[in-house]
Amino acid sequence: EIEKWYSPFTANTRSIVFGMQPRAVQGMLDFDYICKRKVPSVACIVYPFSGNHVQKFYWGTQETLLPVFSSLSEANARFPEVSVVVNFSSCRSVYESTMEMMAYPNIRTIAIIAEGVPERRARQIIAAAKKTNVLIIGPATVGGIKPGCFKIGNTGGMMDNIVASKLYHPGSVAYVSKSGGMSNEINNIVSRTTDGVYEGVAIGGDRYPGSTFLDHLLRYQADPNVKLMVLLGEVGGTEEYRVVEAVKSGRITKPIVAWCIGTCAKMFDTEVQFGHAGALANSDLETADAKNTALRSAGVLVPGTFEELPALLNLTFSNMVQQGLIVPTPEVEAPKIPIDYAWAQELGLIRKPASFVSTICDDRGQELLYAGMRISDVFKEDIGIGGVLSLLWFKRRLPDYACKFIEMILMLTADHGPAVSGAHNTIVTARAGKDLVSSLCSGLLTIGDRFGGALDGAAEQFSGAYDKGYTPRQFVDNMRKKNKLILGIGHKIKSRTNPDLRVTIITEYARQHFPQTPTLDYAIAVENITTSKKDNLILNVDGAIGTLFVDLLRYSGAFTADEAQEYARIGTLNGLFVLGRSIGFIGHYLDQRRLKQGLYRHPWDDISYLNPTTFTGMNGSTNDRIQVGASK
Ligand code: Q5B
Repeated sequence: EIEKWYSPFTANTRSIVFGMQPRAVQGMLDFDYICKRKVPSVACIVYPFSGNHVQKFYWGTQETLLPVFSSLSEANARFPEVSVVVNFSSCRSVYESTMEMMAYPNIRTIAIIAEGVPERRARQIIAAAKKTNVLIIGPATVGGIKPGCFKIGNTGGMMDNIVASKLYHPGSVAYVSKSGGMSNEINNIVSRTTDGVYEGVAIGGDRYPGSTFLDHLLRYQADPNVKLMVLLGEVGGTEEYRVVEAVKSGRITKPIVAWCIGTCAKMFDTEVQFGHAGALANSDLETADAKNTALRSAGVLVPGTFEELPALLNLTFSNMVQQGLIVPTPEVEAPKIPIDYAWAQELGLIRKPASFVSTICDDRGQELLYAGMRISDVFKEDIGIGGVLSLLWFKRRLPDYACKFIEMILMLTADHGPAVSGAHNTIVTARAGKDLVSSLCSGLLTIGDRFGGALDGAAEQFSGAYDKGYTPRQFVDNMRKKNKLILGIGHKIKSRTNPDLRVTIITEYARQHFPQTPTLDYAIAVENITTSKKDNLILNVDGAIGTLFVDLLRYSGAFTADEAQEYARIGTLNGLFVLGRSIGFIGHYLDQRRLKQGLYRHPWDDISYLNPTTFTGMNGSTNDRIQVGASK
């Protein structure tokens, strides 16, 4: 099937979509698919604001790639078979782009979608199109549709609408209207009263359409597949009179069922501007009533009211079938429409188990929510970092004293000098030229039972012993028997005589603000025993925070007993140290970078080299000597 002057759209017609309009492109491809086209009607997209690339679309249920070019010349060179451009340029740039399109002889039809194109520009485009013999559809239109062949952009609406109007297979009726809304109405009427739409075009609602009612009716007159025509005009303009003349002069002989909408305009005292720019009667001649009368008197089939149009169309069609003028095209089975997953979900047609469940935060709406609290309220209510943490970690607002306590923890765990394991690692990593995240992670990876990660263990050990009713002495003895260290006890440099002020600060605060501190009190009783053995076996910062957090979880009233246990079990408390100390580690990383410190190498004199050649076994036996060169 080849394109002819009267038939610009065939099942082989290919197009360029000018402008990034993925929805419209997908709509065109879906239409192609349900019409069983062999090749997609969209060859490529031209989008001047991005480099050449490809975009993913669906062809039926499969994914496919469409090329995107940044210039029309490249697109045209790559796809010289293209004869249609669907031009989505804005009203400001449509003149330039359309003029450029008309310079390519293979481009025979241009649909201009933009509304608000200056009338002067529209008339210049029309004049140029006449010279180059290019068919312009629009401006201010959705375009048109030819079942089985081609759909311009968004014409016909959603796919279910297209299927409901049976636009997936051609009938014998061709229509011309002004707009997408009017076309949808006609698609529906034609599908219910005849064998269906053969082709339909909306010429657009502007005063100066690129092609007119008559242009399209003359095409339909010449097309042997069109048996019956429908014209849906409207108040304003005189285009319908040109149709009247064509019918009178015999240029159009095929039956036309017509109606001009806007007959209600006479009910108003003044002239009414309807939706379209051209829909205003500037004289009696331009009223819908006058045009309906003129069409009727020329022999066009005009119903008494718009409501009577379907019956008249059905009667005309049936008569033509009876007379053998129309052999109705056979009904085909309605195609299955692939439906977009997101849309199906919105319609409630499908459900799918989610791969992830998240219960703390929601970024999908207009405003970010932390555990249901709007981010604007987070600031309005000035809940601070303690409040944010309580929302994101515990999914609830905690009392002010608890939020302050959390903030104190973060502040006093933020750093403890460059000598501690984590800071040391961070520094060494930074000096090896690694980035911030690597250096930070290297520091964080040292956090564990011995360094900074004893909070959860301390909470568990102290609260467990307390709950079992062990006296502090029994607890210490039990742990010694088991050869286990008490987590939260002991420090490398802090001791009774060199107390850790961080512990003093936090315990004093808790005693003042917490309802109860029995777990802390128990830990201090344990400390009294351990320090009597060795001065540095104090309740350390991990132990103090760990036990106090148990008291917070258990006695603040904000958590159930089960929750309190669960939070200690899943590592929440160590999270506090990790979070706080990240501040310090990042500081150390930045410090090293600022100081431009070079690669670190540990000095030899600080390593005790005990190599096999010089190493003597524990029992001093020569058998334990490893002989250098023994294998020779
Ligand atoms: N002994 C912290 O050890 C340290 C004992 C114990 C019973 C204990 C050690 C320990 C538990 C884990 C813990 C958090 C390794 C510490 C932190 C953050 C930091 C760090 C900073 C910051 C210190 C000597 C004698 C031995 C041991 C006995 C020791 N601990 N007995 N329970 N817990 N604690 N970690 O001084 O008879 O002589 O054989 O593992 O809570 O990480 O600033 O540096 O902010 O960055 O090396 O504050 O206590 O002592 O291991 O040589 O032991 O005491 O059995 O007895 P030391 P060791 P014995 S806070």
